[in-house]
Amino acid sequence: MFQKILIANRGEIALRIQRACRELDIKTVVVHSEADRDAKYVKLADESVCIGPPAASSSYLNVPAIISAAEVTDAEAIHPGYGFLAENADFAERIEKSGFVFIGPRPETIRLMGDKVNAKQAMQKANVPCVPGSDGALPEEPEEILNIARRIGYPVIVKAAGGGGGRGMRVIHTEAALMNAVSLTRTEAESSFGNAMVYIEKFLENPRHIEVQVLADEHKNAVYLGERDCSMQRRHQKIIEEAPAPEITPRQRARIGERCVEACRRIGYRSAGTFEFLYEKGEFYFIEMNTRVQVEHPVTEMISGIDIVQEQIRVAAGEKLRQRQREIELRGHAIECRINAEDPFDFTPSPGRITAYHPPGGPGIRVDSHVYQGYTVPPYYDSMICKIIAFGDTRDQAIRRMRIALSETVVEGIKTNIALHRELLSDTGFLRGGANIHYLEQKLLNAKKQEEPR
Ligand code: MV4
Repeated sequence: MFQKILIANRGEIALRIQRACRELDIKTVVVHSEADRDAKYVKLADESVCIGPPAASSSYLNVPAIISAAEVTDAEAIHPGYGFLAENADFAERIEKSGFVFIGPRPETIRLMGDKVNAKQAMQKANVPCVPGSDGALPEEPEEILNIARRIGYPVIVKAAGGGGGRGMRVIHTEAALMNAVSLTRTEAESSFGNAMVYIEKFLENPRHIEVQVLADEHKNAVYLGERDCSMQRRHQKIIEEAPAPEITPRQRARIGERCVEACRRIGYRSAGTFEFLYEKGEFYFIEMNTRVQVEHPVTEMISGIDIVQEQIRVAAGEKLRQRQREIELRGHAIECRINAEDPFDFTPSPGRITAYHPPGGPGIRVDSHVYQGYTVPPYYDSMICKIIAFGDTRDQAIRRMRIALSETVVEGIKTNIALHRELLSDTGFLRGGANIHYLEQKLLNAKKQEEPR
């Protein structure tokens, strides 16, 4: 096992990774920007290195500075967390070329999944069900493109191979609009991602977003830890996630899980990973694979009892997975609310000093947060300050516990979205379970219409 790990991230996930290291008796180095100098998790780390000014581009994205920090502190491995450089294949490659271990998949795997056309083709070959669409990238010839869209049937969605997470896509309802949309998406894709390749898919109108968590080692072992429902989102920012996904049967879970595990073996996947699916009318359709630990990993940890971050570290050190599939038992239900420093209804960021902070507690409540009373939320990074996770025997119990947790939570000095969460936790559409990806945006739109005088 490693003696010392460098954590190339900030905020709650930097603290989360530190806790995993501590339990494994691994020393920690945290790299941080000038804006995060006084963060509590920086002081809690065994060592810390300031790697640059507040802007992420000069610090958390500064590859040479991070590698130098690993060199001067004698760290053996680097954990990238999520966001920043977590899915940057060049970063992973440079870490390995410098003699350190990247805690994640092989660089080639990250590169494969970063290109959504190649990722989808790899999954199709591995028998993972995909959204019907073009066979790979679109050709140049307009007639061929029109034929592909005719075969798929409208509406279709044009997506950039270099995109993902909602970037670089466009929905098209009629043949008349197709070619213009394709060229626009190509132009944008070239300038945003340096890759003009685009592909098309059947546009699913009202899907849910369900993702499957996997773990794989370098010894051809892979397991699935069930799925999460992440449909409650606004502008591709997830707000509430839960596991298991409402209404998914044990048979469906096993079927899709086994497909993902088989795909991991075929591509030689290593580390934790997530297969993202759209789910509509009882069917799963693969869209993307995330090659990092995700924000919402705690809901899966709560129902599986498996520490996903520790498993990432063990696997990176060359160890075998400790559980076989039949030893993995999913039990109960977990819900996560992402608490952001933002206006609860207009979503504008609200950085600043937290003058009072009382996190919730009690049975089944987990709080993953780096903040404290007196902490100043910097304006430079994303606005998530806290994740509240509620576990229960049933979905109903998890919801009840979450309501209590939200009612106990006090954050003063900045605005937070706790009021929105409290509203959602008694919203009939949420309580029913299985709401689709448009549910929250539609609800917010309806609320806004109610406000306006007729
Ligand atoms: C889609 C889709 C409907 N049909 N693909 C958005 C993020 C990216 N990961 C893929 N996305 C979508 N792809 C087809 N063929 C609808 C979305 C989508 C979405 C997906 C998941 C979560 C939230 C979303 C919000 C809007 C659109």
